[in-house]
Amino acid sequence: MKGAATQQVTIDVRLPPGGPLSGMAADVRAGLTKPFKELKPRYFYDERGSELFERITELPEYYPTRAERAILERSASEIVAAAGEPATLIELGSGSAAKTRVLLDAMADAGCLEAYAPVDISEEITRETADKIAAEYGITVHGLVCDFELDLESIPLSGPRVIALLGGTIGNFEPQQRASFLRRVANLLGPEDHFLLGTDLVKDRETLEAAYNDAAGVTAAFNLNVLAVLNRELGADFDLDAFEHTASWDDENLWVDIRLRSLARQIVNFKQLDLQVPFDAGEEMRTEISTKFAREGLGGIYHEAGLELAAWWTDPEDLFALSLARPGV
Ligand code: SAH
Ligand code: AVI
Repeated sequence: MKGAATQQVTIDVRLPPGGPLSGMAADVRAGLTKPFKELKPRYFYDERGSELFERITELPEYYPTRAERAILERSASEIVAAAGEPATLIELGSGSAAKTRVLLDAMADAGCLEAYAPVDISEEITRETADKIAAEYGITVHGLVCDFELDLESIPLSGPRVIALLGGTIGNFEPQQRASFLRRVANLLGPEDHFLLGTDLVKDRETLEAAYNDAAGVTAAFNLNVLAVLNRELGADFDLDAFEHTASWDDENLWVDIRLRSLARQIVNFKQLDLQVPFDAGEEMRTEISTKFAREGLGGIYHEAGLELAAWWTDPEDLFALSLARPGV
């Protein structure tokens, strides 16, 4: 244990009645009845999806996790100083918080660490993370199980705070969704608070496509798992062998476009939705985008959201960036 024995764990579950997947029926109906079919990436993260994501982070081709960890290892104490030695770290999409410990260590070393708030839609992983961090650091941990696009405002801890969104998760937002999310973050920040954001950077096609088409097929399994989630939750009858994973770099939109391609002409039935969805042979359905950024573009995105880029750190290979933003003037 690293801190004094003041640990206290509270978990608030703010999911709509029906749980994390309650909006799923409407989302899936809307997404699969459009001419170009799309699913929302949040449905990847059932228990198996969270496990598969953890395995992705260890793949040789998937550099973002290692690069972000390298930045934290090199610069965490500078980050903590630049953020004004915050008392509380609120982490959105915390997952297993594996890299977060580097930041918490730096806050503990600076003598400012009082509380940690993991915020994630996946209840099991949030409870596990909250218990482990409270035991390891002896601090107050206030976990929030919610959709961070809906319930940001209910985070109760006092400042000075740093709100973090690590791992490049912002890249999975569509541009409009990203803009409104960042505006809400800006409204949440008090004058002494900061926002710490992990963003993957634009780079060559080969590196990007390899990261999302690993040789071991873990990313393909992660992608296809969303079909298993739909089968279980909505009584669908997707045959996972009748779809294949694709991921390609879109150099106009600056995102990796992640899709599932139907290998045959087929009809998928959704028992619980009274819905039949036809797929042509070769038809692609988007399941995720993973946007990549450059410093200048991100500065503009912050500015439009009422935030100001205050500091920027990258790893030695310039693969990934952490940036610190504050409320704009
Ligand atoms: N921050 C970790 C995990 C990233 S994976 C890392 O850097 O490795 C993305 C995480 O965001 C998952 O744990 C997933 O459950 C969570 N997540 C995705 N969409 C969410 C939403 N709308 N609200 C809350 N959490 C969400
Ligand atoms: C969680 N997110 C940042 C990952 C990414 O890289 O966009 C999700 C992922 N999808 C496929 N591989 C990893």
